[in-house]
Amino acid sequence: MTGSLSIAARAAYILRDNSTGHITKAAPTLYPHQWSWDAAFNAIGLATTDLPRARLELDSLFAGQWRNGLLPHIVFDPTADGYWPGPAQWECAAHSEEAPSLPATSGIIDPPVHAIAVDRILAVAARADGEEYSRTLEWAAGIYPKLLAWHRFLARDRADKETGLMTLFHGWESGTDNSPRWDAPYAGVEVGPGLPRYERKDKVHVSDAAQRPTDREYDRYLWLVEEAKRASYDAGLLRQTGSFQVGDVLFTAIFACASDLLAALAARLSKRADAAELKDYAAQARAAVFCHVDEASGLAADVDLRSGKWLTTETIAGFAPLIAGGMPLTLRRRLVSLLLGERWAGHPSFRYALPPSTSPCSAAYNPACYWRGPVWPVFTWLLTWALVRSGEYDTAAALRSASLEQLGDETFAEYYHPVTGAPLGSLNQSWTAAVALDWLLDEE
Ligand code: 2M8
Repeated sequence: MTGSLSIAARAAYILRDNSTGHITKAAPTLYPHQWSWDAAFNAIGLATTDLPRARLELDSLFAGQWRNGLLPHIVFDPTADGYWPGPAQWECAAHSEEAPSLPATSGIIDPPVHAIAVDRILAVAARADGEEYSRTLEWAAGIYPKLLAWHRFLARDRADKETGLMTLFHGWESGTDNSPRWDAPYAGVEVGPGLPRYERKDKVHVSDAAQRPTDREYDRYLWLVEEAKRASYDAGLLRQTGSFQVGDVLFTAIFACASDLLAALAARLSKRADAAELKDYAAQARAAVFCHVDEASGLAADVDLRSGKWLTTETIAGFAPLIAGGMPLTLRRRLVSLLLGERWAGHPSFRYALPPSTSPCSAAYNPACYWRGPVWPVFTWLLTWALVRSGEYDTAAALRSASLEQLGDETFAEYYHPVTGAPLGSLNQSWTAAVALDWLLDEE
């Protein structure tokens, strides 16, 4: 088999192997449940080989949606074991009337990439036969109210009144868990006496525990779960009591472009008032992202909402304006050249010209540890998707081809060492396989 064919075949096999039939485990052993933003990326990959299975992935995820529209970051598979914290720690239905009793879920959220997935699935379906396309259109109309409820939840409960940025009460909500972007806010989290004793299960699933967050970080992660429980998973209460409160530029940028896409779907379904409301969400979120661009670095900065301080560590989240889209040409050109330059993808020590999760020029850069330095193919995909959308085709093509070259090792790792190119974290990670399939679709 030639390179691309072999990558595609292996990626499709991984997605099938990680499937329980109705959900795709984020990874075979490290993450044996359905994660919210993973599910969206996985559905994008599944669409390239099996449209009904792609639709089912999102339907299964939305089965865990709360009454108030919150889409939880994990929907637990009752048959799976080996991940901690599980349903017995989250106890969502016991603490909030908004949570369903089944399926069991977590009580925090993930970045809202789901409307991007629906849009992408529709685009792939448009290439399929007429009947499959009609079924996908019908499905999109069916899932639309759930997406709308999710976006309304975010606009209502999570948009920060001062900054306009989306508020997160846990670093896990950003999806970039231990990124140094959160070091300062985490330094202010005091672990209280009520933290139950626990045993981590994640470290045994990686070749070196140093690739995962530290125990000290985990104490804080678990303490924030306790805080959320004590606040009945209610954003209003968490704004008063939460010891971690940040305005996330990347989450906000994703909300902006996803709201645009959902507005387009609303218009297609002749829901004019919804479309106007969603366009308004998009405009406000995009403005909030652009207002937080740090002139000195050119990158967008998160905000520690408890201190009001901008968080200017050079992480990949700083490219949020590229993802939000619709930015002035001068800012776009500046960000694209930064992305390809020596502080990022073009660093001379790098094996492949791909952007790492933290700049190698930052003091916080750690090339082998999780979100503190490695290259994440799923993030590169998000960038290529956004670059194509804003007409930066050459940059998107360059990143796509470097990433496919890396994925030629067929380990489909969760993340990679930028210098050695070694696979790190979980192998056979679903979303890595999924984005490879989507990239390869364009080769047809
Ligand atoms: C990682 O996060 C989970 C907690 O949600 C973990 O480390 O246990 C992150 O990379 C997150 O972005 C991702 O969704 C999840 C599953 O792939 O793993």
